[in-house]
Amino acid sequence: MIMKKTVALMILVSFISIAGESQDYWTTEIISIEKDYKIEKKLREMNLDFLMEWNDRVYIIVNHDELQTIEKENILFTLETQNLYPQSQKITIQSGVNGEYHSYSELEQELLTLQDSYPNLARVFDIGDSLEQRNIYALKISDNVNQDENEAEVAFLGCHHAREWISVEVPFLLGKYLVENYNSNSKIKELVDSSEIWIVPLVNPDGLEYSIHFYRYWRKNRRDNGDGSYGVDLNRNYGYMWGYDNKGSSPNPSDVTYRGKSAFSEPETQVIRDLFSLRSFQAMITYHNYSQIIIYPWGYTRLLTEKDDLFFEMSADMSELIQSVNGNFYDYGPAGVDLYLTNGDTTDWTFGTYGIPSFTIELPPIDIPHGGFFNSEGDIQPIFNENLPAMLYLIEWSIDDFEAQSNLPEKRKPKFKSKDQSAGEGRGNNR
Ligand code: 0X9
Ligand code: CA
Ligand code: CA
Ligand code: ZN
Repeated sequence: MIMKKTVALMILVSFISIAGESQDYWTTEIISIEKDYKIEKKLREMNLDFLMEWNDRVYIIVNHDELQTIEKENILFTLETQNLYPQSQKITIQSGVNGEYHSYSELEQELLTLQDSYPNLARVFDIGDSLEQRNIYALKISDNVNQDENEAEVAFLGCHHAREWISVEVPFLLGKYLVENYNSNSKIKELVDSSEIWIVPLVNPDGLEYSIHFYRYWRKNRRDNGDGSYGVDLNRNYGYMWGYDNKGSSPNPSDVTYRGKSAFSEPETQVIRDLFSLRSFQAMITYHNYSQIIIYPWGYTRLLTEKDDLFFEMSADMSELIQSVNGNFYDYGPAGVDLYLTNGDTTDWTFGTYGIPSFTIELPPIDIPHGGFFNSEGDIQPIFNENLPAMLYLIEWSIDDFEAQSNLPEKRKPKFKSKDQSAGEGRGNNR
């Protein structure tokens, strides 16, 4: 794992020198501090870019201004830049720069191949353009896929954050698995026949390309903010409680959690907004990494939603299903309580607007001894395998929910109220 990280860093260095676009690399440093809750909290409030934890130390990427602030605060740190950006420029990994992971065009190719091979089950939609005019693709999986049938709909999203490469693979592999097992597995056939599964594996194609070719740790999209800085954090740009405070997102364009000029200012989040307004989803999961956790709204506050019992139960079920595969435990709970506060994130918006169960799954690893933002190529399949039953669970839940709703007499159909902050103490932190 650590080997893999070194290799990726070497590649990063080699590409930066080839490309000559050194801006991000040369203006940042990596520092480490001893793990200390109070100092960490302070640094988190500065919206710094947390890289990983390793041997009781926390590693952070900082620019030179941030480094000065940290020095002024008398926080003890070690400069790690030299240790983590090695000198050699010669190493490559198997199939190109990004190995078995999918780049934008590799993904495009494979999606189109799936559509060609399974024309009645898989259809690729170009649902809109990124800032740099790449296509954002949705893969729809269903029987009679070319018809819009009256069936449950469910959404799986990946890669809002450029450096989270595994989050492309898991939703993509779901689509591939469903079509490839449709004829041989009656359970899969039943699910696919009764639902319309919409998969958007790559919400942030511009960011992913930048992460592959220039700067491995890139997180945001590639918006030119006009002040010399680049990127909006797409997972702070959604329109529910957008910009609620400056803790859960940043108003400062150079920060990694910059929320953008306004809600849905970015084409990538607009594309997701439009998809949700055209479809009628019963539930959704958006994939990120790392941490091994399943979290659900709210993110902008520590208050619980009125559907907390349901979300808790569903995430407990999914966690158990995941653990049954390889033994890996994914913690679960409300995002604002279990992880940290964010505003303008995807799931607050999908739940706040549509009232549907909305989960963020932070894929492995759990922390740095297991790789931080990196997973080795050999881990792609096991990580998909362990997540598959939870994905199937969500599809099945959506079908059941859809059928339950259709069977209700018209006037008794529940209407979602957006007044949903069931106050009270809640369950508290379950970690
Ligand atoms: O900060 C994020 O956007 C996500 N974590 S990541 O390390 N992948 O960047 C978590 C978002 C979870 N949502 C809330 N906490 N509301
Ligand atoms: Ca169908
Ligand atoms: Ca439909
Ligand atoms: Zn993320």
